[in-house]
Amino acid sequence: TFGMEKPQGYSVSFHYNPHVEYHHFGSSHPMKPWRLTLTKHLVLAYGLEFTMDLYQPPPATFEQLSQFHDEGYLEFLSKITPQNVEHDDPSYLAYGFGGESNDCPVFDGLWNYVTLYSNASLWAANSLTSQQSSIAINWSGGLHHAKKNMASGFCYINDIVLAIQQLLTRHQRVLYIDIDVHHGDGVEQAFESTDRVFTLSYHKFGIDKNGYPFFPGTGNIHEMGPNDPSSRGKGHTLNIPLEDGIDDDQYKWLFKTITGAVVEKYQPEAIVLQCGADSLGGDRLGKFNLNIKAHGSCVETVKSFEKPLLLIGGGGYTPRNVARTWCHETAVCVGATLHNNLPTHLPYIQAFQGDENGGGTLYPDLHNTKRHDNVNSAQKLQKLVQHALENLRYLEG
Ligand code: V1P
Ligand code: CA
Ligand code: ZN
Repeated sequence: TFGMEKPQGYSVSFHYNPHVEYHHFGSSHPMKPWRLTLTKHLVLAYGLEFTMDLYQPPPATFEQLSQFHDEGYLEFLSKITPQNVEHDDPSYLAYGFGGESNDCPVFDGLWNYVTLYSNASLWAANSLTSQQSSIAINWSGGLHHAKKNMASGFCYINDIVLAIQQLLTRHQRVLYIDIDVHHGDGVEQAFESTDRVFTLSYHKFGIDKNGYPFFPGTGNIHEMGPNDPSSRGKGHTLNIPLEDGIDDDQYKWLFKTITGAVVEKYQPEAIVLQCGADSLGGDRLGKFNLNIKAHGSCVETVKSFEKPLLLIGGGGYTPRNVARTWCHETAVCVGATLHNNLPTHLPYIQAFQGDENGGGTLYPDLHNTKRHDNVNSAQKLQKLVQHALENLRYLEG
């Protein structure tokens, strides 16, 4: 139950600084902060702002970020600009910048961008630990690949790790769940040696026809944390590797079965749910076939556990569908049902017209819009659940 010391009922808080929107990774880069502009306008057009406490967090300080990140890395990140970048500087590559794919470009206002999304997660976590809210939301965060001294996969600062550290000041056990199509490797690694955080990630895992692993290439079912049997973190990691094209019913069943078993066994005192929207059908980078309501059913499932809940964003590369999903999930949190027809006064409504099916609506049919064949057989998924439940036996000590 919520708020034992300060009974005040159930409340949802929304943590967002719109200045994140003004940042650009570069024209051909799939990460578009613009998706957050669309999300904000949808949330406002449906009137959801009247059902939540709204906060506009200022940028995080260097010191706040140094709770997880190395100071050398933060010094570098805080000083680098497109004007002063030296591409042959060894620390530039060592810190995860550049490289052939240029996943983590140096762009104008980079430090401002990372400190804004990070503090929104910290404020959200704080509103839970101070019992101001039952559910706290930051759609601008969820950057799960960042390491303590390295940027990776569009992520520079790991706001999730920082937020979990904040939750650990009050809660003994925190469960981290990650439904982004990519493996939540940065969060997993940060807490691999503690039993106070359990990390659970659902993701695509496998090698494509050209022999390249799906990013970041980790997260097989057998990866369960440190091999060292004396490590406290042993068994507090669970990875659910999936194949292309998983559909709504399979994902919902898998999520409910496995997440339910983890909650039952681990008994977390708080939950963090990373809601990366690149697991939707039609995503520019993702390979799954989920519809918005199936993605949102994960939020419903987690909400039903009635623990302090931090909801954060993550990936999502078809901006109109990212906005639809996060608006729907905001509504799930406050218990609202939204009309399928988009409000006519919605700014940028033209951004929601370009769909194969269901332009102008909140819930278009996304199933197989990019035609990824479903290669997840019922048999394979059964086996996966069996493996997952076996892995949970390590929690019995
Ligand atoms: O696959 C890679 C590179 C190739 N190197 C060996 C690694 N990078 C991916 C990164 C995906 C990051 C996902 C982030 C998140 O989990 C959280 C925010 O969603 C990549 C891909 C791809 N298709 O996987 N980078 C790019 N595409 C890319 C494309 C255009 C411009 C820059 C990067
Ligand atoms: Ca994931
Ligand atoms: Zn992702």
